[in-house]
Amino acid sequence: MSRTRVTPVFLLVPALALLASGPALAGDIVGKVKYAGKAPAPAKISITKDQAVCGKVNHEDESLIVGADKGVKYVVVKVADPKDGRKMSPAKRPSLDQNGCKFIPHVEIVPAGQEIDIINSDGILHNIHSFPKNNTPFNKAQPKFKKVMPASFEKPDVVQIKCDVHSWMSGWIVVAEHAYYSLTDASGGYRISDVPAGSYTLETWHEKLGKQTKPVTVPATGSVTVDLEYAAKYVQTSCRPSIPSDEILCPGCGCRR
Ligand SMILES: [Cu+2]
Repeated sequence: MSRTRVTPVFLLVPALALLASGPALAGDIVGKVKYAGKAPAPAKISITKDQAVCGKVNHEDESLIVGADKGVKYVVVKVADPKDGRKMSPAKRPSLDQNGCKFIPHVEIVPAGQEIDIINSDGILHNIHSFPKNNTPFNKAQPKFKKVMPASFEKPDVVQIKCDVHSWMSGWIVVAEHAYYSLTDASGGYRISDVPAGSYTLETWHEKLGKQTKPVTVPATGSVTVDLEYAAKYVQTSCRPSIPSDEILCPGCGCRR
């Protein structure tokens, strides 16, 4: 006659507790985003207004910045298909500063629903104008006495920010749906931390170079390296109306999308 063996409960409980408190099965995605080819030097931007304030800093077009080793700055890298709903939690309240008639930072990632401070450090009139796809646009004057204006973006999006007073001012707010986003630094490097182990699609976005995807498998511990490369694109330095604006790269020439 067979007898079923029953594991005593006092043995099972510690085993389950060990499993629950064990190391999370998650890894990092790291890598570099590069530009294949010779990128143009960033164009100088002509300051045509409020020279005393706006001219105090150097103005170069930031829409395509390629480092010495071809790393591309300001590329947003994200996991397109996360397996959980973890939200991004910024270390401090995000801000977008207008300083020297530049948006600082030029590109920033903020979580959906997160309030941010739009700061006027210049003490002159700016007029912040958003160009969202999924959120409600706004177009607000920020007079010199108004140092801080709050704003928030409820839905995941890529939002261009312009100033209606200073036509050269341009920045981008990428509104994050979840925690698994990263922005490349000056060497094109990025890191997305603590991604649950598994297979995903990695997606990049750059304001001039567009989107790319690449499959990635995240290990249960450590990191996986995923490098990406953007093909060199035709770049012109002055606008020609005969070319549709969405087909050209146009650093510094003031083309609008
Ligand atoms: Cu302005």
